Amino acid sequence: MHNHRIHRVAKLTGLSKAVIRVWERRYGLVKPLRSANRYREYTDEDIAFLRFLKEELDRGQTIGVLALEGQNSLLERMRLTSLPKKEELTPHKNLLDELVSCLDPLDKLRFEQKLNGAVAVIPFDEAVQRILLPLQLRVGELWHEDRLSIAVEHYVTKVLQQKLFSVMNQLPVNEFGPRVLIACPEGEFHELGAQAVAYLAAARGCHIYYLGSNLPLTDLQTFCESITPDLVLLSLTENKSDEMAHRLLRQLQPIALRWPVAMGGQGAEALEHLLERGKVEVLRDLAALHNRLASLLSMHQRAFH
Ligand code: B12
Repeated sequence: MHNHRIHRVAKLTGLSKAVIRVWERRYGLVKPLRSANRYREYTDEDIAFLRFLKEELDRGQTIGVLALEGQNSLLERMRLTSLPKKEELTPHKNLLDELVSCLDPLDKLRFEQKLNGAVAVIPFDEAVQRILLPLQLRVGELWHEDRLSIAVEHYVTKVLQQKLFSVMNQLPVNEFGPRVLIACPEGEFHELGAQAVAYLAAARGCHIYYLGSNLPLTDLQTFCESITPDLVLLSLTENKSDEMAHRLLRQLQPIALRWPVAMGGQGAEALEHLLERGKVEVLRDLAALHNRLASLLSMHQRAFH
């Protein structure tokens, strides 16, 4: 989560600075914080909200009618419906090339300056999908091809994990949100997908229990009994042999019969038919995750009102 100045907000939303100021003054829809020197500072959510308002206008709505609906109701609608745009999902190729060029030999200072600089100027959701996940993929591939040392790979992986956790830890814990448990099953050590999923669910208002990599499913079941999750999300990156896949499914069955379970990641996609027969939903990408969370949040809201 970062604060952005108005000129960047204008660039990121396609709205002019004048319009953004008028909407603040006249309708009070987005109220930025002020820095020590009185500059307006907008959060990632403010930017998402301005984009949402612009989409509503593009669909023929008027700003006056939106203002009457009120900020709370609009924010709720935004959280439930707005999907990331295609350009917010495509990897930031030039930046990734530059970052990778800092790794062999390792130029730590340049790498971190470039990464921090790039992540700070776009909403964090977008940074996760355009920079952090693709960078993990590139660096992992370089190691797998023997073109990067495991030490440098570990260094980058840790930087990425720290970034995700530090932003996630700044989010307020929504203790009344739907309880979502996230983990990787036993034998799965590729963790960044699960971490990204945890961040995205926390940012949308879920109450997260993040259990990380390599979790035996018997322990997962015991844990579910104690917290009664509204949704269990598992991340599987590696492809399983047939025998391992059947074992995984056998262990998942008793869990999936009692709580909603969904799986994502390359390994889950490869097992789609098997998993769906076993009542485990497969989410093919982060857009599918977004839709699944939207329906979870709206069901949860209805149950509480
Ligand atoms: C990065 C990487 C590593 C890093 C892992 C760092 C870490 N701690 O996470 C390092 C270099 C350490 C590594 C190690 C190994 N790796 Co590796 N690794 C990769 C690589 C390059 C990328 C995997 C990754 O992290 N992808 C990023 C995730 C986020 O992508 P994803 O799973 O597709 O998920 C996407 C979506 O589906 C979604 N998603 C993910 N989870 C979920 C969950 C839900 C619920 C939802 C909705 C969405 C979702 O998020 C992502 C969005 O883009 C792949 C090759 C490749 N190109 O994919 C090999 C790969 C996965 N690794 C492989 C192997 C074998 C290993 C090792 C076992 C090698 C060894 N001999 O030691 C070790 C074991 C892991 C370990 N002990 O850490 C093999 C797996 C083979 C197989 N059977 O499938 C692969 C495919 C490489 C290969 N071609 O052989 N690896």
